[in-house]
Amino acid sequence: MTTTTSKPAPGNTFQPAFGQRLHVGRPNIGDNARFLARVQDMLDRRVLTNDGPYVQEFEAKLATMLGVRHAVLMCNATVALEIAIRALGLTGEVIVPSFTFIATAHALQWQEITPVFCDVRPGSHHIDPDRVRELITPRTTGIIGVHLWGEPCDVDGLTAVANRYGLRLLFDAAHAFACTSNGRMIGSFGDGEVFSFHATKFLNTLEGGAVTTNNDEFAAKMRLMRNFGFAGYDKVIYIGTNGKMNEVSAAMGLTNLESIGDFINSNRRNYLLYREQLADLPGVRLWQYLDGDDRNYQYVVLEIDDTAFGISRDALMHLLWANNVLARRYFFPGCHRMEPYRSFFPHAHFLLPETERLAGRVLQLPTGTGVSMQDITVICSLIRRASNTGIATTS
Ligand code: T4K
Repeated sequence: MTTTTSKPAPGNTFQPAFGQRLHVGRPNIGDNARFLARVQDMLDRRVLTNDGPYVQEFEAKLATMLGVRHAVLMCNATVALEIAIRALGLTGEVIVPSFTFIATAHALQWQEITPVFCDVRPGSHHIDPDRVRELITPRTTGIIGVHLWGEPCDVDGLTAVANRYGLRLLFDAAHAFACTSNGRMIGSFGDGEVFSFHATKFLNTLEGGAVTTNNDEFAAKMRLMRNFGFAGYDKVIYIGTNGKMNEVSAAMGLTNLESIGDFINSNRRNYLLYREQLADLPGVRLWQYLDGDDRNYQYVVLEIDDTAFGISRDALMHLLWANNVLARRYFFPGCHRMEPYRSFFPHAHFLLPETERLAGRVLQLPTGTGVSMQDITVICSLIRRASNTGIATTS
């Protein structure tokens, strides 16, 4: 890392290149040799995609691990969301948090379903079931809860609202692989749950995703839809798309699944070190993972109170960037402030005060198997110095 006393770069034009920098989202990669051996077997077999043996093996392992009847693998979580939404028959309006990755909202709007943005519960980063209730109209057909940072949203609260009003309930579990809610694996709640296996996720398949469910009919429909609606040679019985996972991705998933214990240990070690080294720093609140349930500790999330900290969240982010630490501000500025939603709902921010507050404060720090304890010590000392002086230096 370099030493700098320069002012942060203005604007949002910084284009980080992959390299020696410390990134949020650096992939966790399991046993290389195991992966390459699987790829060699795949080449020998010449079955590259279309429900091949690795996809079937990975689906079976996922279903067993998550304690759910079906795991339907897809090419990514965005397409998985789109297919799940369509297979569930959602129409009209669906209530979602605005404080999430844009894919949660886009998967609805892509099919001309209106995402109705709901605020997060104060003190949490998750959709508030009490606010959901207030947003239900005759056009509402469903709710999508998001288990942000791998911490379950209020599953019981959302289930109660969905049951009371006869709504479908999906969970965007993109961040929540290998996490539990009250001792039960995330994957079997609601009508279905959607995981992301993107390169930046705790468990990656390069690109990939899955929908898990206990509903046989829903699973069967999604299997058709991910393969153009084919129910046999020359026989299409439903509208579909190409949402299939390929065999290289499934081989990566099977390989990485064998290392998730190591991934969790690294992430947890990193998280605890950040927690220790940033403890008692005025204006910095580290998102606390609650004890008792399983977590993958994939995200290290800070909330910066600029008055107490001394400089703004954005100034801190630029100072870290200038020192080759690629911190991110997920999920700034909130979906409601991105297109096309900001044009559709120009006043949405008045109804989303907690989302607005959070979007202005959050900052994610690098973690994962590629981040060492020494890296974290340097990052924390940069943050402490920024707080003391308003300027970050490594000297
Ligand atoms: N729902 C939620 C709640 C989600 O967070 C996401 C995705 C989805 C749904 C949709 O899932 P997918 O359809 O993607 O399966 C990244 C990811 O692309 C995205 O998957 C993820 N959430 C989101 C939170 O983060 P960007 O635009 O920030 O990606 P990018 O290219 O800036 O990469 C992030 C960092 O990771 C970079 O600083 C470098 C590092 N990186 C990235 C890649 C791809 C690497 O070191 N190596 C790599 O190969 O969206």
